[in-house]
Amino acid sequence: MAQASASAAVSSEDHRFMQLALALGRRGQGATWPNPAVGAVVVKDGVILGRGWTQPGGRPHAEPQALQRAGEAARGATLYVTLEPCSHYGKSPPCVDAIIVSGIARVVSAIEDPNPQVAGQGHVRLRDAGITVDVGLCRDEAAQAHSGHFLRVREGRPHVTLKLAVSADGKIAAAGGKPVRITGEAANARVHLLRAESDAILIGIGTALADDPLLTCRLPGMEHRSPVRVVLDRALRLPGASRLVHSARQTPLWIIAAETAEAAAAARLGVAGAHLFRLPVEDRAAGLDLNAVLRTLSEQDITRLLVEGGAKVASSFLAARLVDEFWLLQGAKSIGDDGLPALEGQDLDAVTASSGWRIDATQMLGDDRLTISRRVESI
Ligand code: AOF
Ligand code: ZN
Repeated sequence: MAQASASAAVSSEDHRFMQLALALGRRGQGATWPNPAVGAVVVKDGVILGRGWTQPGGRPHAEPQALQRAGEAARGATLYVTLEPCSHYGKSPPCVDAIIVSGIARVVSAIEDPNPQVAGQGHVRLRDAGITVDVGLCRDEAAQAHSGHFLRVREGRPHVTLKLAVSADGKIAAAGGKPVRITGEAANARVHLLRAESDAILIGIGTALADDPLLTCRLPGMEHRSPVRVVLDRALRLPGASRLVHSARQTPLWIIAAETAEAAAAARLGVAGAHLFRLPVEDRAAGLDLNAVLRTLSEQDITRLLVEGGAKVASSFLAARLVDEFWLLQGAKSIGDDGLPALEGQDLDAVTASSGWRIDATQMLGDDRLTISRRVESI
């Protein structure tokens, strides 16, 4: 489908280099927000002259990185890029200017940038300068890679990935919510990589109290890639002695509370280094409005959000149809009938088996099975 919408002028070699650009772009995922993680490759006569990807914090952009490495050799070459090159003066000068000056003869671009400051103008300016431009190669993969950016621009919310680790019998904890080790080393490492690929990670106060988690990425050498930690804590119950609050000065901790939450608790958490957001709630007992939560995170430049539980938060996000991607890790051991079900008021199998979802990948990680599903509407 992606190839069909691209110009007839693209070849299998083009496809190979676009796949490389997509792989390079993925390196930046979780580190480039508010910008998308773009990849770029400069190629002449089948030889790679330069590779680039969006740098941490979103600058420099991918294309100038690849062009700089190619240097003078870029003259007459082809540039593969996973997103339309920018045409506006933002925090970086326009990439199209750098491309035109470099002497690139052809640009193969995966997809238009919906940012209203670009929105097709990048491709137009390249064509106006006499450069051949082919748009649409690997469009679906690029749309998925840049989904956080697209949703932020179009809907004012981040891309949401829900991760659940369940026992063979679909439970997430023992009786009374007591934490149990469900997955093994390989699955845990993959989850830490997923954390690194996310801008922010979110849990509910129930999980924060039950597990006292840290929510950082602890893969060796990738500790600096920890996401912003977000806790939904309507009544500000998060204890000052929790590991989350203790580490708030090393790794950002954002707490989203009701505006009615106690001022003294807010002051205490603020002094400890947490950043507070207060949202209106209908009444004191009502939960936080998840649409408002996502809007708040989007306004803070978050493009890729990982939701790590527990049962209440996972169920609420699913019920509100706010999950784009669902990572289900299923362990080999059972917990038993008195264990805590993964979802409240919903059947786990029914969720992903429903027509609204498409299974994208399954993989064994040690003894644990990972199933990645996508919401069809989000694709
Ligand atoms: C590109 N290449 O690698 C990325 C792009 O404020 P600025 O100047 O950094 O521009 C941000 C916008 O640029 C961002 O919203 C998105 O539209 C685009 N990102 N464009 O040509 C890149 N990351
Ligand atoms: Zn740019």
